[in-house]
Amino acid sequence: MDAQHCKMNGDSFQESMYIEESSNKNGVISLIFSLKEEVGALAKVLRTFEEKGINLTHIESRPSRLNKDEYEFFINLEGKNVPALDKIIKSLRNDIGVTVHELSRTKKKDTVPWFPRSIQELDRFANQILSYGAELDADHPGFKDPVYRARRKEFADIAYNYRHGQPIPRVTYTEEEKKTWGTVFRELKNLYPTHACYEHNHVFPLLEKYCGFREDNIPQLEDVSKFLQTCTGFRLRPVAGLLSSRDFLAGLAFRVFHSTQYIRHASKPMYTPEPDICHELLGHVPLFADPSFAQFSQVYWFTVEFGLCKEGDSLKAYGAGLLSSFGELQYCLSNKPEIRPLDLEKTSVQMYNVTEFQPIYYVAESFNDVKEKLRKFAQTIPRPFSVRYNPYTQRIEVLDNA
Ligand code: NLE
Ligand code: FE
Repeated sequence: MDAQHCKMNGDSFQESMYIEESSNKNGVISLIFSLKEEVGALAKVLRTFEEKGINLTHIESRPSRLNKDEYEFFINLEGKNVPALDKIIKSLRNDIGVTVHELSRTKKKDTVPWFPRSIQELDRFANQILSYGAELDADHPGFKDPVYRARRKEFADIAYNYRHGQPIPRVTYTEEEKKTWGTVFRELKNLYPTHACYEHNHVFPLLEKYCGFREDNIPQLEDVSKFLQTCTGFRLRPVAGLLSSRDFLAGLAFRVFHSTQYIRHASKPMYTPEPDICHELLGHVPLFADPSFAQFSQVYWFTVEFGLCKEGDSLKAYGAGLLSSFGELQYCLSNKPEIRPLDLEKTSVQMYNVTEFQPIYYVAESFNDVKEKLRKFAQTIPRPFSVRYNPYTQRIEVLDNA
């Protein structure tokens, strides 16, 4: 989690080992394990690698912060011989009593899911899209429109080919696309003073001033990304369609927001179920420029996407899905939906439909209230080891407990 030190659950850490599957091209595998401080403990573990002819390329150690009599080790090894490695893990578990967990992107049983440890590793998500992208479902308004589909492919290709550190390619939007943007922009701008929260209304004029937010202009992701970096360190990166929640949230840990670049189909400007450039720029971006909001924007559906907050005696919208749909923005503050106080334990398991106006909204007392609730909630999530974000290196440190 963003800039926070998340602690694992103490008892599962006793002599445990974590494995990252060979997910990069050189076949390097990383292991983390902790051992009781006693003569020969590490040698015993290392010998098992030697016996199976597995080459270690990197080793680090640090005293464990959680268990004073333990050391933690981080090892990289060449992952060419996977069957041998499986045998080693087995023997470490059974003969030496080290608990082994595997970090894997393949949802294998008993594995810890792989996660990016550096901002560059987000490049691996580029072609892991769940839906949409260039392939539209039959119920999408653009499904039967070959011009729209071809255009979506162009956008998908930009995202597939994008790599961290490159400027986000600029797009020349068509007249029709600009018209759709113009409609959405105009309608929403009328509603914001009465329907959007204070923070959104505060940042919006700055986006008009510095990023080309105008009725007749679709702003460029690159310009907006640079602006956000100066406000809160958030940056944008183009994405071809919906990512899994895990990948999307992993991006946020680095303050990287995966952003679509295409626009909704011209036939339905008022509401679209999928994110598009209107949703990202008008819904998300203004709040990512707010430092307090930026600190809790790692929890999603009923807050960042569809959250309401109190402002004096009235309710306002801060969720991006509301702030980018002039249909739902009016509906959410009418007397039709059900309104409940925000409770993360409930919202984290609440089912929702992504294709229509929400029947229930959750209300936050304030952004600080959400932040506090999030911190408390995050502490209840069991973790097999501790991680910390280092903003200077933009890396997630798995071992550094100093
Ligand atoms: N329904 C929103 C809109 O029309 O802008 C998009 C929501 C994406 C989660
Ligand atoms: Fe969104």
